[in-house]
Amino acid sequence: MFDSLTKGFQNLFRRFSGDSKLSAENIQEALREVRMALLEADVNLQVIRDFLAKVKEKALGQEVLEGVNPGQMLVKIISDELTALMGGEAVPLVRADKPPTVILMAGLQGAGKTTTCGKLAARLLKDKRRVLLVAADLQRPAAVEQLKVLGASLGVSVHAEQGASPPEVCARAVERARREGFDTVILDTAGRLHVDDALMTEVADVARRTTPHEVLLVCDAMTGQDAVNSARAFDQRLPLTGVILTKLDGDARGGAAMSLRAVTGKPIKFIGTGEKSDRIEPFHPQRMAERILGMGDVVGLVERAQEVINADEAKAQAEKMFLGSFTLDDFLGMIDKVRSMGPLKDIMSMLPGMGGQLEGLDVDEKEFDRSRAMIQSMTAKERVTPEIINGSRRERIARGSGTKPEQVDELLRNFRGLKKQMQSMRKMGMLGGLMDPAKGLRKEKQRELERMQAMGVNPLDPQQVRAFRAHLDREERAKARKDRKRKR
Ligand SMILES: Nc1nc2c(ncn2[C@@H]2O[C@H](COP(=O)(O)OP(=O)(O)O)[C@@H](O)[C@H]2O)c(=O)[nH]1
Ligand SMILES: [Mg+2]
Repeated sequence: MFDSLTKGFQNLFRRFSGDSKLSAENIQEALREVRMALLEADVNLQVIRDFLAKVKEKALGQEVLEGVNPGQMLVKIISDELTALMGGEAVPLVRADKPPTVILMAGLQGAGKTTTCGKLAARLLKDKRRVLLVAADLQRPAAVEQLKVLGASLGVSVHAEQGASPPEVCARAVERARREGFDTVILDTAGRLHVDDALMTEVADVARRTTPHEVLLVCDAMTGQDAVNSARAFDQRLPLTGVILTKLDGDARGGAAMSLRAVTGKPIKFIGTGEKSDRIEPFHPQRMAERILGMGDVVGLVERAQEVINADEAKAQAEKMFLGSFTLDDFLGMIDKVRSMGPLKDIMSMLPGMGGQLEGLDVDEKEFDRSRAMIQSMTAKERVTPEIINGSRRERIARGSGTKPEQVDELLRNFRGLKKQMQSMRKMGMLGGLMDPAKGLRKEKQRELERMQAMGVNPLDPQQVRAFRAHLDREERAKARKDRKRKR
């Protein structure tokens, strides 16, 4: 995502880290560079102009701090301004006080409306909400079918009718949702190749008939400034409440992401990052700014990992690792978890400092599949006690998985390395000294772990552990105070 932009910014910051202070000259030079980077990213011209003016004003007004290099100062200013440009705060979906919540999806043909309807439905479903998808694209003969198939694959009801106009279908669907107790209705309307008056009137009619709580414009990020221009046109005809930006996975420039909010004044609520139903994320301006600047999106990464790895499982796995009973079966499970988080390259670009360095780096996803095949060719006993894998066993495993014996060795080395790494993480206290494999779980720690589990605290998350301990401290002090009172 946004590779060139990220690289541009990183060069800029590197160059400036040599200067000792921000000055009128180097600010001017920096702004020239930023302008180039933004132009290259296909950001709207007016947006660039306003953005640069703000950055300049802030940079000039900045007090010169000893010991802070201008590169860092600029990162901070630009990061703040980028965040503001993209809307500042994340804006969640509206939920009606009285169900059903009605969500209307509009946008050009091929922007990703139907796909996004499915993605939203899948998200809402996770929150145990009852969703009704409505096929209101009656332009393309296959459109109704597409939604029906999507709905069936997700287990979501789809409302479709023949021989009625889209506004009628939608109005009846909302009625039905009210009657049958659905709490969210998502209207998948017809797209258009260009902004076209007749179809625009149709969607406006749908909006009038259904008074939606959300009117979301679905925009294809890959179309850059065209997306921004069509958004302006939709905004004039529809009471838009927000934008969903799709295909960010294929958008190397980022111009739409940076311009849309400024041009329409409407918040970007979600981004689509792939074709599958789970490739959708709430849009967080600050995280996106940090991602663009190559600062990584650690929070996003953690959240994504948490979605895939459920907390209980993670806890159980951690306990195993520290008690030395982590096996190749567990390793296999871990490989599958990482794989299900999405393309490796995506995940790695969320790590700080990795953004600009990924180009040309070929992450070998096949490696995972190979490891998987090898573990699956092992016997249950070998998976638990890999030490018994001798020459002939190694031969057999290699044959069974279509690999070479050296590759089996490499896998085993990796596995041992991972185990060792986990052990040293524990030694460094990264896990709050929870467990001590030498003595097994100590009683007191065991009790603490049990309390954490009871309270739903993740023992692998240092922040949660700190909060948990602070809570215990407070409790303890309160109890001590009470005891003292009672004694007196
Ligand atoms: N890579 C990628 N493809 C997407 C995304 N969203 C939608 N698509 C693809 O875009 C194409 C058009 O999507 P569709 O939902 O039918 O668009 P509609 O005409 O607006 O309903 C399909 O091939 C989708 O798989 C996304 O976030 N990333
Ligand atoms: Mg469609």
